Amino acid sequence: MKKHTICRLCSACCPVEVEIQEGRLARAERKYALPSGKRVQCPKLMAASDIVYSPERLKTPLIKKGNGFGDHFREASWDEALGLIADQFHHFKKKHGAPAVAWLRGMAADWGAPWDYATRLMHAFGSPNAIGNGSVCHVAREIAHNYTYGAMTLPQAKDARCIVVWGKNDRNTAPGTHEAIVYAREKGAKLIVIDPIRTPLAAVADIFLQIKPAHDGYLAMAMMHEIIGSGLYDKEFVEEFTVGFDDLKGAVQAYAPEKVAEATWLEPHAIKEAARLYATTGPACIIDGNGLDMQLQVFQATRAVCMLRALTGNLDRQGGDFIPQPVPVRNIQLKERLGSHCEPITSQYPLFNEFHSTWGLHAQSCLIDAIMEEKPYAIKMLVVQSGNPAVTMADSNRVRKALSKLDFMVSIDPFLTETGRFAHVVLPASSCFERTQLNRAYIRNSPVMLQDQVIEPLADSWPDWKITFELARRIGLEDEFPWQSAEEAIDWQLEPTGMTVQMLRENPAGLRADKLQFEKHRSKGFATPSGKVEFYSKRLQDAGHPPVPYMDGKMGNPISFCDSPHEDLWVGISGERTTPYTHTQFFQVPSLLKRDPEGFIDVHPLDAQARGISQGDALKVETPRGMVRLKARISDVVHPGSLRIAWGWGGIQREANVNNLTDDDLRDPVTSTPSSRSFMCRVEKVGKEGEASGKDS
Ligand SMILES: Nc1nc2c(c(=O)[nH]1)N[C@H]1C(S)=C(S)[C@@H](COP(=O)(O)OP(=O)(O)OC[C@H]3O[C@@H](n4cnc5c(=O)[nH]c(N)nc54)[C@H](O)[C@@H]3O)O[C@H]1N2
Ligand SMILES: Nc1nc2c(c(=O)[nH]1)N[C@H]1C(S)=C(S)[C@@H](COP(=O)(O)OP(=O)(O)OC[C@H]3O[C@@H](n4cnc5c(=O)[nH]c(N)nc54)[C@H](O)[C@@H]3O)O[C@H]1N2
Ligand code: SF4
Ligand SMILES: [Mo]
Repeated sequence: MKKHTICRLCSACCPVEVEIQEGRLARAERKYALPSGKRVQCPKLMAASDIVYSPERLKTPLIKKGNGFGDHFREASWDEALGLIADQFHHFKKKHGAPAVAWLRGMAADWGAPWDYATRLMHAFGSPNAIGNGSVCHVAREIAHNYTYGAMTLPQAKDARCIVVWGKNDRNTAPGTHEAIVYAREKGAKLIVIDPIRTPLAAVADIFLQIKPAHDGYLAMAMMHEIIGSGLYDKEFVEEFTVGFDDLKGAVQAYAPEKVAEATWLEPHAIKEAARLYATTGPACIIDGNGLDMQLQVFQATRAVCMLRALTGNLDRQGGDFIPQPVPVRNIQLKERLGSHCEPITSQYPLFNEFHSTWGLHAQSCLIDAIMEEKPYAIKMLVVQSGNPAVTMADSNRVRKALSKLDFMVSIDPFLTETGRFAHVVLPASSCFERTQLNRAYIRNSPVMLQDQVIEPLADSWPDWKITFELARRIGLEDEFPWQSAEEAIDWQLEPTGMTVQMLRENPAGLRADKLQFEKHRSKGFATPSGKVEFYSKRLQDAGHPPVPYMDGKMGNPISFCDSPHEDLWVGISGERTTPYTHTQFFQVPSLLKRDPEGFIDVHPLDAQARGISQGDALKVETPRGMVRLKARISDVVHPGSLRIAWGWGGIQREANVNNLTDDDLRDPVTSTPSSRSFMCRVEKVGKEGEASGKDS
């Protein structure tokens, strides 16, 4: 039997068709959206049944025997485990006040309904501290789009004549978008790739700008310098639909390509060519990605990139960057329940806390501050749902200390992870194929598609919605969580749209809330205070941030540890997302491990030769925060002077965790983002081929 759903094994959220045999998931296949072209395979999806039926899946709740980090758990019933957790909620509320309890969400359960439920539970309980990890993911970019033109755009690569891929590697992270790029290329679209790594797409681009990590904002300013200086901007659009053009024009004066080139590792003529190609080949879209995130200037740099779209009149054009048409679902987060005096632990980042009605709080690093330094107050109890922060948050050594310091911790996860080992109770979550939910990717823009349950929950695992609802009721929130099924809750949330779960099931290709429409600004303006694209933002000015990006005319080095007294520093880059894995996930699946058995440190051949480093040598990389040991891979995809360090392996091998190296002290002033992507580091050869450390736990 075939069934339709959304895959949520990673955040690409691909629509898939699943083959069910005797109640079991046999195989799954991505639906292909284009008229023709080459399809990209996803190894994770191909291994979906190995993931879902992995013998390492948790089958029952676990309660720790004694205290401390480790694997010493006993099996427990849901009744006992939820009873214990609910008692702890009440205990900490009584002793320290409800805000002393926090809920931390990683990305895996999705940012649609599961995030709404967790946030609703916390708000109804009286704590503002439901915290997501968006400060290191795309939410940090989303606020920059939002402050520029009111929403995060969706690039229309399929119909573009010029595509700029800016810090994105869709081939590995979002196959549908990669297919659209390849399709447009076959129809003659030009391609510009901006990346410190020569990715396979960069290798075939018309222009490849191998930028110095974290320096994207200066490049965007230099491109605008060229576009404005040469009169290549869309004068009608700028005149009618933007504010602050003269301020922007003034700000870009300090960033002539000749001035910016050296600091960004680029050639002035290449910057100019890229700017001219983009500005003169419309419609053009910019696919911005996680290469801009996890950087100290994520907000201003992304805002500068966003301005390129407006300057060239590519906003909300077919083949340009589409302003989404969100689906008007009910906001169920109950934020109104919190008194105005109820300050969240992220209160240092008010713009990021408030910019969106349902994103909620994402200044993730503040959680560690609150546990370690009790600032602005102490967090004593933490629920971690669908995340592995012990590995994925910046400065892992500090995070591990913080998790050990908690009085009580819960992990909700299909597997026992590094983070789970810090927990007192571990609740077995069902996989994405075992539950029905409203997926955020499909409510932020029409059409809506349902992530539908296609198999029964494995063993005694529960879907996230059920865990949250039952826990809420144990805490005494029966009125707020009256729903007995996912369908009931979703129908309630969908009510303002006139859609129901049943209707979505009958229309697996999706239902539109309204008619597809481009150039909506002509009738409605943009969702900013001025109704226009804000090159100059008064809101930012009032909040004490630069109203125009980089208007101070300065050029710094926004990479952590750049002021280290050591000589011989290298630029470290947190590495590639390889296709078999999602962050720290799926390393327990033999078929995927076989495909990609090891993580490496990529060293440029010139650097390798100069240092006597050979393929397979054991390298030790160090920063003031810690060290990583992995084998060398000699590769000219990296720029000389930089190292790319494999991402994700820290979940099974502590010495392989890039976040041992990253810093959480310096942060973007608007989004709190640390530079988890780039850092200055030292490298040392510590052994010949084959001597790097093996797996530990
Ligand atoms: N240095 C560095 N740091 C990074 C990154 C980087 O590239 N470099 N990437 C950053 C980014 S973009 C992100 S999004 C974060 C990711 O950070 P995390 O969200 O912490 O990453 P994962 O390792 O994917 O952890 C997800 C966990 O959820 C579990 N899980 C899977 N499905 C479900 C489910 O349906 N329900 C529940 N309850 N649990 C589930 C998985 O088993 C896994 O343990 O890491 C960030 N940190
Ligand atoms: N297979 C797989 N797919 C995934 C995930 C996964 O872990 N594995 N994670 C999911 C998640 S949560 C996310 S957020 C997305 C992210 O997906 P993407 O946005 O594609 O992010 P990355 O692949 O981490 O990085 C994109 C590119 O940015 C480049 N880059 C690094 N530093 C810089 C820089 O300073 N400037 C510029 N311009 N580029 C830079 C990298 O070399 C890389 O080629 O992927 C999702 N999909
Ligand atoms: S890229 Fe693969 S794992 Fe990610 S959602 Fe799509 S099919 Fe699933
Ligand atoms: Mo992410």
